[in-house]
Amino acid sequence: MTEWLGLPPLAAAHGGQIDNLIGWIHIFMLILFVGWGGFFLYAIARFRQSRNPVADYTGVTSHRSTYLEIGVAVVEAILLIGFAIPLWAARVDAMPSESEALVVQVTGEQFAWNIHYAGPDGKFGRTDIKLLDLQSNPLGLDRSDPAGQDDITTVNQLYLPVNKPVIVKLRSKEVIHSFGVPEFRVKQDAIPGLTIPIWFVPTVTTAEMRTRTGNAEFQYEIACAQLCGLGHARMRGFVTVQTADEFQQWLDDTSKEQAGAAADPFR
Ligand SMILES: [Cu+2]
Repeated sequence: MTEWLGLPPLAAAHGGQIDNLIGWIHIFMLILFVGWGGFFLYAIARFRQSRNPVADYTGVTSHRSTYLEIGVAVVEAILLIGFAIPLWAARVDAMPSESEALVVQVTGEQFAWNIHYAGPDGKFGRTDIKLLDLQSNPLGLDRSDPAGQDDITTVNQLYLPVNKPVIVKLRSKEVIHSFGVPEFRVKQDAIPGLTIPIWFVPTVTTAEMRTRTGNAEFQYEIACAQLCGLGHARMRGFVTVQTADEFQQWLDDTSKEQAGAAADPFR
C-alpha cells in the first residue's frame, strides 16, 4: 500500500504502521501544498498592481483566510494527536519483558558502535571505566567478573535472530549519536548519560533479503543519524539477521572464542 513512497525494503514487524503514518503525512502535506500554492497564486492575481493602483488601507475584511488557517491547524493536529502520538505510545507501552527478548547494549562513540551481549548466561558483566582501553576493551568490560566471562563485545557488528523481539539499550560515550536502521524503521538518539531502550522484531534474515533484493552483497546498515563530528560519515555498523539456530551457534562460538582470548591474551 505504501510502495509509492519508495522506502527501503521493510524488515521489522511494526514497520507497516510507520509506513502508513509516513504515507498519510505525505497525502496531507500534498493537500496542504496544493492548497497553500493555490492561495498564493490567487493572492498574486487578486492583489496585482493593475487592479489595485492605490493602496487600500482597510485591506481584506473577509474572514475566509482565517478559517483556512484554522483548517490547516486542525489537519496538523489530527496528524499529531490522531496518528503520531498513539502510534508512539503503543510502541513504548508494548516493550517486551527482558526475559522474552534478546537484550543488546549498543554504545555509540566517535566514530563506532560498540555492541555488548550478555552471552549464554544472559547476565551482563560488570564494566569499569578504569579498564577502558580504546583498542582492546572499548567498553571497559571486566572479564574477571563471573557474569562477564561469557560476554561478547563487537565493534560495528550486530548479530540478531529473526522473528524474536530485540531490546537495544542505547548509550553514548561523549556526544549525541543516533541509531538508525532504515529497514527496521527504527531511529533513536543515543544521549550521553542516558540509557534509552528501543525494541523491534526483525522479520527478514540477511540471506533472505539478499535473495529478495537480488543484491548478493546486501547488508543491513546502522547509520549514525546525528551529525556527531568529523568522522560521522564513516560511523557505520552492520546488522546480520540470522535464523534462531544460526544465531545461537554464533553466540556460543563467539562467546567461547572471546572468553579464551581473554584468559590467554598472548595466545
Ligand atoms: Cu555518530
